[in-house]
Amino acid sequence: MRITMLGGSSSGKTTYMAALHHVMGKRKSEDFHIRPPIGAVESLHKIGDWRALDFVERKYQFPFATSDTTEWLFDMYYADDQNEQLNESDVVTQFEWIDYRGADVTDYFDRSTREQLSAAEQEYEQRKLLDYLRESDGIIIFLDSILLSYYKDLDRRITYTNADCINTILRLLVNYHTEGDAKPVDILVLLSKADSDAIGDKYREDGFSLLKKLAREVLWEAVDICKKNERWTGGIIPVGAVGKSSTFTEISVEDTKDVYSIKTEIRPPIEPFNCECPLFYCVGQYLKRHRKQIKEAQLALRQKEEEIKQRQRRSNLLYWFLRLVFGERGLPKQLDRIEKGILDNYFALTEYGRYLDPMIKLAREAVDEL
Ligand SMILES: Nc1nc2c(ncn2[C@@H]2O[C@H](COP(=O)(O)OP(=O)(O)O)[C@@H](O)[C@H]2O)c(=O)[nH]1
Ligand SMILES: [Mg+2]
Repeated sequence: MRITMLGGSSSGKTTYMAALHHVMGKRKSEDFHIRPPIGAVESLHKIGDWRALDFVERKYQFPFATSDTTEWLFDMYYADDQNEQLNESDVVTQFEWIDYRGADVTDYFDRSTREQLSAAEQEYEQRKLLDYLRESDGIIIFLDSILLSYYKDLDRRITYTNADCINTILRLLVNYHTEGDAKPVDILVLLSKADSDAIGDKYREDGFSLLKKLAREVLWEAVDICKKNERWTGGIIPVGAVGKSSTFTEISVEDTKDVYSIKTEIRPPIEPFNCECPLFYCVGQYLKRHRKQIKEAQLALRQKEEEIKQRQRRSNLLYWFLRLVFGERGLPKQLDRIEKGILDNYFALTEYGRYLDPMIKLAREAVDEL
């Protein structure tokens, strides 16, 4: 399953991976674990090193700044016994979790910097990102909660959270989609750093309702797209990678009131919250989306088999001919249309349905509609 994280530099993408590693790599959540895959992998992108993310090993420093698009590869396991040994047979699904280079998200879609590029250069970079998104099973948009609550006027909130670039990307993606076959798109807005002590309590009240309201305002285009397009679904969730009582933040405003610098220190122990929810939400949406597709295909398949049986009664010769053309089990043509990888993954996931249900439910409760 491919998930792509989108957000400007410093929006909290890599730190989120560190938190995911903390809650599901070192610990487990509802008996689900994540582990880097066994064996070497080849990739066009940098492969993220999980060990370098560990909060404890890093003496509770935030992760290093990443400058490339990074792929975080991991397998999700289910193991309910106390034995920490995980077997390959316990793999529920595999993830390719993309930390898309923040500067690419902002530079190529920002009106002011866009003008410094040639049209061909800009188009090439934009297509690259749009292709990535088109091939993704879920898109997670990172909005910095500190910036969202810090700026008092809408224009600056939009600019500094990079919401304008994200809106542009989504608008282009809608157009890009209609060019080919429209695939459903699931977007999840992740309000990063929601644990920060730099955010006033009023933003947290009533399940972060004020923060969510501000996010919907700046991402108005995303909200609009989800409302108008049946195939687009959007969710929103506040996430903290370290926990409220574990952050100590200093904001210093430089001469022009716009530029500010922010330093956060982590005071262990850490208490990440809602970190596993985006992952489980994506799994839930994947199952929901493909369930419908597969049900339709199965129904068509059954009708086809029935047809063949009827014809068989009429003519054995015709039956053999059909078998030759359609294959042993009577042409899973409709199923063929769904990519094999998707089918395999869907059926593997449904095997764990009973165990996944509580987590998917939890994730859905934590996620509001956009
Ligand atoms: N309080 C708090 N600060 C965070 C959190 N995530 C990121 N930060 C801060 O934001 C900075 C940039 O985060 P990073 O993950 O490197 O952003 P990226 O460029 O999107 O990968 C970090 O160094 C932290 O200071 C979080 O969950 N809580
Ligand atoms: Mg990063």
